[in-house]
Amino acid sequence: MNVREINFDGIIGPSHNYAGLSLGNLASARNAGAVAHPRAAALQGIEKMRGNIRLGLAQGIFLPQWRPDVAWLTKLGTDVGDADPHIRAAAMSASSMWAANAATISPASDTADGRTHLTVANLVTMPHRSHEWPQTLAQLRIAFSDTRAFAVHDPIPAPFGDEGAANHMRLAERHDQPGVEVFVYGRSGGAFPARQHMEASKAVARIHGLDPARTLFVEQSEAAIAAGAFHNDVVAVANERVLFTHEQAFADKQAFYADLRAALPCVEIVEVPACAVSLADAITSYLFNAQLVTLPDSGPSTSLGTGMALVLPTEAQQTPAVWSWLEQMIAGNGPIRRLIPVDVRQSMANGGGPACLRLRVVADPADIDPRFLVDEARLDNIARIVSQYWPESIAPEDLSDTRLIARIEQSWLTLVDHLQLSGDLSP
Ligand code: SUG
Repeated sequence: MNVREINFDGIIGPSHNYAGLSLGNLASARNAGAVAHPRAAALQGIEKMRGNIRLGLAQGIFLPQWRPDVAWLTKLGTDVGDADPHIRAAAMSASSMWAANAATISPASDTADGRTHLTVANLVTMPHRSHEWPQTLAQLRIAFSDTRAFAVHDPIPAPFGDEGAANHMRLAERHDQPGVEVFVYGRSGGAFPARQHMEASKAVARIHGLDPARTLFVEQSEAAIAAGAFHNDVVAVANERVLFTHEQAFADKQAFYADLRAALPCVEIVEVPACAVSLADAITSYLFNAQLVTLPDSGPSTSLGTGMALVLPTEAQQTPAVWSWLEQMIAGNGPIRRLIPVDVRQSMANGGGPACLRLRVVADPADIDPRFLVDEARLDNIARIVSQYWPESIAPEDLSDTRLIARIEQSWLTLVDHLQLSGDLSP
């Protein structure tokens, strides 16, 4: 068995646009109406994956979804030509790129039946994301079809909002060891919706067969949601024994840290104080929406700390309070040793940083359908298709343009055909 962390990135789809669809997501609201660049966006995502492969990490992909989502529009009694503009925009959204919201994963070493469990997220709070799950589920059922290793579950029923791994953290001494799973839910965000409901988190934990002694349910702070942390992964990230978090991420951090230390004595909590980095700076810079990764060639990590890197957005580098805090941190003796800025600005402008773009699965790559795993050569081919087919730019008023729609559809068909998935995934 070669159990390791595999990051599945959502390939940014050809309909990527800025429609201002996500209430409570400040970047989405700020950029509503801007001209988007789908081709550049997808290439940025591919470069991020390439960088992680070069670090020695295992990399997977999820495909963009068929857009416009005709099946959803039909259920609403309309079509892309006649739909109200906000419904049309919802049907055209490329939001499945944020794979951290695709599903919640519990690795085999945490579950009662020794299989890796995956529950597709229902994303019911936001209309444009509520119709993602059927196509996501179809991909999960192909990629993780080996039922000896995986159990793939239907979504939690509405109205219990479930946004997947963006509100779930797993801590363990090492990825392949039994871990503590932390489900973060929101109760109230004031003017903004709490998108992850406690009832949904508890249902996922039950369905995955988690041990209650190693499962924590933690409330997100109202201040964090109100400041724009619509998902917990905007204010905290975990990897192996390390929790990297903003001081104001949780409603009752003392109780959470105590419970976490009791369940996982080796845990290291790296907390960024509000006096050094305000919630507002944390959210504009997305420093916590980083991929906190163990560098494979760094040898075993010790309490003195070697071996972890933060793959974070270039926006973090451009926010002075954030960057100086980070530089100070890596100059010390903590577990996070390297900062790797990546340019994912097209996604960032819709509130999606490096961590949003990936779903982490701890498993043996040999158990996964190889069509969903990539190396640099496969990324080169995908990049070629993106460069040739993806639209260069999309303004919101273009979303009803039949030529643009035909191009988006052709882009999808070409990619899916190239990846030899056209027999399994139909529009
Ligand atoms: O759900 N933005 C996404 C960003 C998701 C980020 N994911 C994580 N934090 N894990 C959202 O709010 C904006 C779409 C638009 O406005 O066009 C959007 O859906």
